[in-house]
Amino acid sequence: MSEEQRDPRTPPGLPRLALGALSGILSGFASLAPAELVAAAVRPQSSPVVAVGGASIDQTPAALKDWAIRNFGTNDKLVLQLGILVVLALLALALGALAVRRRVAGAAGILLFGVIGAAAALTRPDSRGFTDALPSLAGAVAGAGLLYFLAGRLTTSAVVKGTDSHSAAPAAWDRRGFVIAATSAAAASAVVGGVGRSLTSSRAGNAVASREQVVLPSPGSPARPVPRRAALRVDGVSSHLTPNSAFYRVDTALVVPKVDATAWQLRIHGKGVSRPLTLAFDDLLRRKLIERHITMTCVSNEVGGPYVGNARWTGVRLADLLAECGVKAPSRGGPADQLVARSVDGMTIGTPVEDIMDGRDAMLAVGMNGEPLPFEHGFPVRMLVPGLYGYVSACKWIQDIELTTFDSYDPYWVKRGWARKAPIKTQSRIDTPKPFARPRTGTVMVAGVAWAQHRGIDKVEIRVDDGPWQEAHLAAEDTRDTWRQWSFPWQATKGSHTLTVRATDRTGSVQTQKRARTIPDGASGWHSVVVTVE
Ligand SMILES: Nc1nc2c(c(=O)[nH]1)N[C@H]1C(S)=C(S)[C@@H](COP(=O)(O)O)O[C@H]1N2
Ligand SMILES: [Mo]
Repeated sequence: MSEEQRDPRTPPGLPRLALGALSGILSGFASLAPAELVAAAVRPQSSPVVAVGGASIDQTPAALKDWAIRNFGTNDKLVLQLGILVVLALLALALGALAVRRRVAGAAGILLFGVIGAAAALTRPDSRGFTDALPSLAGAVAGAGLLYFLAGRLTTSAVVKGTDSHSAAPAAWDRRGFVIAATSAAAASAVVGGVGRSLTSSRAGNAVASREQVVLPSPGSPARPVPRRAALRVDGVSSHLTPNSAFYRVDTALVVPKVDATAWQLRIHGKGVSRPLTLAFDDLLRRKLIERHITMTCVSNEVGGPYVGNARWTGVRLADLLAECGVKAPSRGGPADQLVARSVDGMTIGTPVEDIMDGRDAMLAVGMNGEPLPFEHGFPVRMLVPGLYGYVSACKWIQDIELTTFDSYDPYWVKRGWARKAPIKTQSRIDTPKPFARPRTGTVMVAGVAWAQHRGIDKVEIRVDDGPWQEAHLAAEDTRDTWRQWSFPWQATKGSHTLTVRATDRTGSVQTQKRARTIPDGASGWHSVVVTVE
């Protein structure tokens, strides 16, 4: 060891590496902050974390995505963003340690991440062109500059050859310079990042204001009131109409699109569209509105799962709009059999034109349970088609409708292995008692919901252990497009019991026992709950 290296002002090997790693983290942090600021000016979706997150959602294999939806539910996106931040932090640590020896390589590494972020932003389906690259690039330049500078403080000026070592070693380090630069970079990043975030939320202000100004006209064709006996008085059963705040949410949007309704437009065009149409939000509100109760279901819903909800939707009949544009159903000689809806966030959803035009209440919805659509559920306008899983029918934040064919275009989920067509499978769920509940002997109310949208539910049966199927009491039917509550007063005897439910739809087919995974066209099988009666 040389005298120089034992200089008390020189951090020895390990602490120097640690300081390098710290510099790496700080530089990573210092690149995200300006990136957030620039993204606030460009648009929130161009932020590197959101762009890389979006790209990884799109690249994630269907099975893994399905697993994430199952295990993290609506938190899947939060988990993904945290995951990205952890990976970035680890890489920044490594680059910082590298920069102690090789400043240029370390700084170049940060620049490389900027390029990756920019590439992700540019290749997003909703990219608006080169400005989307700016946040990542600005961030990378700031971060790389900081790392280069900080690493320089650790290996300051006088680099001498160690007398007995093979490599260059630092003589002294600029502790003061390092501490000052590091603390001011941390403080500046916090401020800049905070300003970026608050700019983003104030920009969403226009959209929020436009939503607050919406006055939904009363529907020309109101929903038939829910029959009084459609709602059972049983504790623990899903309420017939699901409040907006409790409605499930499934989408790929890392940042909920905040669309300004006053600037929104929808274009209808494509094969067999003799009169293409561009509509503004007010144009939709001026048309005759229908109001319907429709139960939505996600194809990722497991047997017994939570991704199903029923709401009162207000909107414009899609079949009427299409007819005005000259569109004919394939069975009437129309050349387009697939309608592809595109959202502002680049989602594509393909629906059979035949289903939309067969008389069911497919709509462009503007209202949910009497309110303008919540942002999470597609404000200002989304599509809905009773009887089809959401991924083939329910495009949120819709902005474009193209008539095409199944042969010539595969939308987002179909490219990822899901079926082109996906009518909702007949399903039933036990809401109460909950799995592993410990009810007392005597009468235990078993209750839940069953759905077979657009076919309707005809019968629900319950089986206790391996006993016979017994018919449950069915609540009154609201519509064929909504779920139906059911209940069964069970004379519970002591011990562990398995309760199983199955439904029969109005075409007479009994819910299949055959277990199927959610991919490619929806889960099947019977829902069972095990309870211990005390
Ligand atoms: N723009 C957009 N629309 C979308 C999706 C999406 O990821 N992006 N997901 C679809 C899926 S898979 C379902 S099940 C429904 C869910 O609608 P909800 O979140 O309002 O319940 O929205 C559909 N519409
Ligand atoms: Mo879905």
